[in-house]
Amino acid sequence: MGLVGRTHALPMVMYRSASTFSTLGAGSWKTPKIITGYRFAGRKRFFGIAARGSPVRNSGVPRSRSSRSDGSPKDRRNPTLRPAAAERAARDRYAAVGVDVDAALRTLAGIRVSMHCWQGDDVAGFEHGTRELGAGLAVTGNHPGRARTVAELRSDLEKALSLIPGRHRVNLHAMYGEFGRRPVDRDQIETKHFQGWIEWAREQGLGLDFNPTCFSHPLADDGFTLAHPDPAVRAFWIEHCRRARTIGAAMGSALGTPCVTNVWIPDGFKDTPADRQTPRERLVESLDAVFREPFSAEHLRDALEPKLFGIGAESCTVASHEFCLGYAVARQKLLCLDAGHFHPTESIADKISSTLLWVPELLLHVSRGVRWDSDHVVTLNDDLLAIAHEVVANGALPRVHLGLDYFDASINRIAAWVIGSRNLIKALLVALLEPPGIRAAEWAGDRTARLALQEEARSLPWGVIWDGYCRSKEVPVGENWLIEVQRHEQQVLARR
Ligand code: RNT
Ligand code: ZN
Repeated sequence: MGLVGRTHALPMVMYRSASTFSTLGAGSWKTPKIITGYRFAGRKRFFGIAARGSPVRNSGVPRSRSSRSDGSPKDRRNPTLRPAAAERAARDRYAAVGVDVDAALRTLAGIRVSMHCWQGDDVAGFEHGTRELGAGLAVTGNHPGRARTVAELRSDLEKALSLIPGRHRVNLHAMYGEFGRRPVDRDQIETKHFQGWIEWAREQGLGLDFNPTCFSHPLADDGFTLAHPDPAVRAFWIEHCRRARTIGAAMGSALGTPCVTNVWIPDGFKDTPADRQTPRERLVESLDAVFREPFSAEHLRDALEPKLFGIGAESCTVASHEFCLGYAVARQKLLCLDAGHFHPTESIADKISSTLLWVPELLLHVSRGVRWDSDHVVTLNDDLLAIAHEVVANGALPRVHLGLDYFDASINRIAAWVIGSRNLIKALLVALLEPPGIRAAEWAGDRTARLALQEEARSLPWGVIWDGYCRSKEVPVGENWLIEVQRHEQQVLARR
């Protein structure tokens, strides 16, 4: 994509950082060197305005959400080279192709992305005792600074959110409750265990979304939960999911914004099953029991998430795409489409307009599949742009809940959140800035013009508009957020 206005020394900076990494073995990782290299690069040429002082001071980095801008002339954050002139030129360019930039930015500012809490601690949660993740999920890497407590996770989330433009949501799993001294099993969870999260979300101006946790538990160890052959095991998970919905509804009611509560069931077979039908029938029954209690749509939206396969469930996943789509259509639930849960050449972008004809709303788990893994950090690739395009171009924003879902412990976890979230918002911006001539060409039957305009649109100066958007939302412009993450890593994460 056209990264207009980004011609400074980032490649060199990244190269220096990368080489610093590569000369250090695992376990000898050292932040200060990287910070030094980065600062050096910054002072030399990072901003092209080195005389204005230390790049950290001029980094465009807010100290905290509450103290982002003092509005004074001394507020030197977010400096760029003649941003107003660059933005005017970019806006002119968009106006020439019929795009109303202000309208696009207004829409963008209203989109709330649901940031998944589990990137912050490698899907560990805060229950008593540590367990294998299981359920075909795997987190690789051991970057220092994993959040080990609720307080650490909240503070990491705050840090990440302070670097992402707009007001958003946080997506919790049931395993992230505050359970006190005594163990609370999954069939015993209550709203009170999430009261702290609700209060925190209210203070931060965030919405909350929720998920029952049907994995990392002794009763999930044999690979079956809601579809388990043993009725007692099924009953346990039904109770867990019911309680999760009650908690979700309480979150939605307390925060005044519906809580999307997503049920993902890992149940499946490593080897060829003799009977694929009976577990699926059991699952229908279990889900019907889970969803029996009605809640107001003002407070709760139920979603169901299918998956193609997981590690250890390679031959058959009970809650497959067809199963979940059928269930969601029949019971009018939200379908959750996770970008990493399909065949590698299959994109969820194409499923959005098809499924929205049949289900009330969608939840997207924006993720990135790479070979066996469905959960790499989201990058600004064609898949992501296609997803954003489909949501925006079809006018589906009011019916699509946008969540992120990945976990990477091989890089700074806060950076992982920031990269993925900013990328999703960037992709939405690109989609909102799409020149109307593309669609007009298609409707006129002019395939040549459609392709020509689509390709020209790739290099329109959306990067300048994005920078202006970040500035207007008082978050760092361009890669300036990375300096803040590095400083935080040195001062906070490295001491954990
Ligand atoms: C797993 C699903 C599910 C999980 C989270 C932790 O493949 O994508 O959404 O990632 O619930
Ligand atoms: Zn998912």
